[in-house]
Amino acid sequence: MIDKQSPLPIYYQIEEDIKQRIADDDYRSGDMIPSERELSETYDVSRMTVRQAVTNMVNEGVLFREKGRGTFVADQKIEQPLQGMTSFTEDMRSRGMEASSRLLQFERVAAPFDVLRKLQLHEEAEVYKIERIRYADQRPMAIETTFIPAAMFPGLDERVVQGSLYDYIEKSKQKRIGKASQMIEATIADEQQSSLLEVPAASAILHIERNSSLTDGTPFEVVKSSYRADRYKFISDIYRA
Ligand code: 16G
Repeated sequence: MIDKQSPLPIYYQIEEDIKQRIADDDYRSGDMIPSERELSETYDVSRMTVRQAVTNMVNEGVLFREKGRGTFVADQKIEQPLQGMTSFTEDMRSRGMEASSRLLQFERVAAPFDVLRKLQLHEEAEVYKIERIRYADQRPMAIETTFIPAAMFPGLDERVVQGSLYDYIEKSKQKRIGKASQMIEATIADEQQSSLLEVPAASAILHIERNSSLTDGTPFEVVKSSYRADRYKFISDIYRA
């Protein structure tokens, strides 16, 4: 548990131990963790050391304090690998969560200029504009605005996009999704976003744009999405050339 001979600082070892307990589901989100006094007895260290560990974890967003009540385990962020082109539905399913959507807008519109260009469409081309709030276990994760060429998916309707768009493209339309380029940048939630995502005003948001194409190179979607930065972190493995 705690190795006092180790060169690793004790507060750091406590943090690692508590994080491991969260990962093992010994502590679940919303659970109250033991008090500083109890922790200092458990780890046989001073309360100051415990406080430093807990404060670091509060600052990291792993724990949160409630005045007069105690310290609790926060909802852990989803670690989304940047490799692999998956759908929201697949991402949630692979974590044992249920994906759902609330459709805010489904319209056939003239493509905005940047979308027109990215989808390589001719000037009068129309696109479906689909705006959805994406939920994991009924909790809002992201707002997605998707543009797809109307001519490519003539039968698309609102019912389809209540479920998985990628499922529809691959299973019903038998098209092969190939690759995407993706851009991520930090933004701040505007009023509408904070209300739809159920976060405080001006919360941090990860804005992602994905431009995707089929295996034959035909672009099929432009997706602009706003992810809750308190629920998501993106991870990738990198290799030195
Ligand atoms: C992911 C994709 C999105 C895609 C959607 C399809 C990002 C960052 N991610 O959310 O581009 O349209 O999956 O999900 O843009 P679905 O098959 O569940 O509808």
